[in-house]
Amino acid sequence: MTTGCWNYAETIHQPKNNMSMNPYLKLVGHLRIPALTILMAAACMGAKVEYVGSEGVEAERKIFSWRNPADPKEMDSDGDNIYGSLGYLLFATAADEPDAKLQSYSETRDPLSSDGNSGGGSFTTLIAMPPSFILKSLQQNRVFAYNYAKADDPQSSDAPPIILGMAGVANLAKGATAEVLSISFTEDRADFRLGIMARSASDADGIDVIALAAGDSSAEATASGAGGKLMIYFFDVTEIKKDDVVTLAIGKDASAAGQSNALYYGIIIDEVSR
Ligand SMILES: [Ca+2]
Repeated sequence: MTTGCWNYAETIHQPKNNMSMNPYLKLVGHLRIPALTILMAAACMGAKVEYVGSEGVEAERKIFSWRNPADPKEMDSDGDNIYGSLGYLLFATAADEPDAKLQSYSETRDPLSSDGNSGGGSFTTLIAMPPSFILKSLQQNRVFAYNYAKADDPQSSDAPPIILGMAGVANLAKGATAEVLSISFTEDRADFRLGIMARSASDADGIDVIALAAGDSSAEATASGAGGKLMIYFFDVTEIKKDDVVTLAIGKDASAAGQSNALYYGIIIDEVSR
């Protein structure tokens, strides 16, 4: 039971001599005990997750223009036409330079650690998240760079594009999913939209399944697109209380073709405007 649940329970158990001053408590006073019990349980289920749709962006090697407000973004939930306005996580990014080493970088490390290199190439994980969001790697333990998609550099609108890296699990059994990342919260949070950037398992290093869970709530998307197309799968996360945990899992279908690395590019978050 979270802190928020206890606060709710205390509210409805205030002394009856205060009921005449509070219309809500007066209403509760007329409910039978079983109904009141159900109300309390419903209030204690924690954050909710819901899959709300996907958006395809440019094919491999074209620039993913996620930061330029001049390009329409139909799934942007805060209306500023920039993805990741609230925060972002991009794995093992590299400068867009003609360096052969960029074509085949792979390293076993916590993908959330900022730096990695491979004898000349530099692969930096970019993290800009609100202080109340706590990211933790679960089964993800590898980062890769392999001529993946280009994207706007979120650190500066004047900077040249960067090459995205990927992170996840190497040699994941087909038909299996792996929990890769969790997000917990140090305080009650306003609703936000979480975008998972990935490509389908019809391409090397892609995935078929993107699943989000928080307490008793879960939602799943099936990856689509081909030809290295970068897709974003959006989930709304609502009713967030302190200490809630949202978990991301990715996986391959049993019939997935090709090699078995299960990877994703990163995540973006935007407030949900109501
Ligand atoms: Ca936005």
